[in-house]
Amino acid sequence: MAKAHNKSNDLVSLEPHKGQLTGFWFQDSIEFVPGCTLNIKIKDFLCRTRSKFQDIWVVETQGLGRMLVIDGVTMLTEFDEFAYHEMISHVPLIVHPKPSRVLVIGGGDGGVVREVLKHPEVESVHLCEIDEDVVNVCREYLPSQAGSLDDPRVKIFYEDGAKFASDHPGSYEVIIVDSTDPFGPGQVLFQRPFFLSMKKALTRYGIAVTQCESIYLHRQVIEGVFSFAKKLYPVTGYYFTLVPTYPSGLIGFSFCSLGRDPIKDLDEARAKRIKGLRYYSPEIHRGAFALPRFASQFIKA
Ligand code: SPD
Repeated sequence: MAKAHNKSNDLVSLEPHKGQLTGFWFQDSIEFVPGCTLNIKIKDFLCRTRSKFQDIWVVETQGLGRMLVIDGVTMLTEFDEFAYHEMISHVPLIVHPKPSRVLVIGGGDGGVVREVLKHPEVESVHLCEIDEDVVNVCREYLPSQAGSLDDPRVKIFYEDGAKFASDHPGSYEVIIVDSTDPFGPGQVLFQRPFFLSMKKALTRYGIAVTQCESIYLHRQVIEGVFSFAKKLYPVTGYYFTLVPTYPSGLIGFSFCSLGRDPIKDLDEARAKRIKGLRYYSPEIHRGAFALPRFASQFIKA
């Protein structure tokens, strides 16, 4: 189990605690400051199952639509998932000149795939999800996300994402890593060997974007990722999006590119043509890379 404590003020432990259900209130198991967490009122349990890898729940909340919870941690709510899925997907896809083959690692709920398919340049999407039960549960209970998985351009692989990337050199224009947090099956996706495999799996102007936690809570995780990412990739950056139902209300991404610059190479005309957006715009894209002073001190991308 990985622990990520902020040395200066001991902000956060990434190990989920147990007992986060109090009556019909769900409490995210990431306690972001001791004694500080987010509670969400639940109307109904739609699904509670234990897969080979993890606990998977889908609940109907009182005010946020349906919510997917894995091992006690909020993965998405229908209320604000668009802010996460649009930003993890459209930023790399709009910077790459021709993203025809896309690999999504994790993301078995289908939210990222739904966004990727909004790009007419995309010819195929490979989704590599380690846990088949996540896909099955989401197909049944979260059609707003998993409906995308029936698109003929999508092929699903139930495999370990790190191994999949190392088995497919030179295969993808864009790789998007929609992982859980760095414990359990998601832990390897925050480590150097995986970032090296991703680099090899990319084609010439390839871009990889990975879920990279919160600037308020996970300084050590972010510093760890950038300590090797910036040595492996010629261009790196960190950007974030606002997701009120994640601990601290935001979450960020690592941007790792073999050459394309996330700001200079933004194709504004193409960005304006994407249909059905609620968060992403060229202005938000640029602004998302502007970091608060405290974060730019430790993120030397
Ligand atoms: N702290 C939770 C981070 C979860 C990121 N992945 C969410 C999956 C949504 N598709």
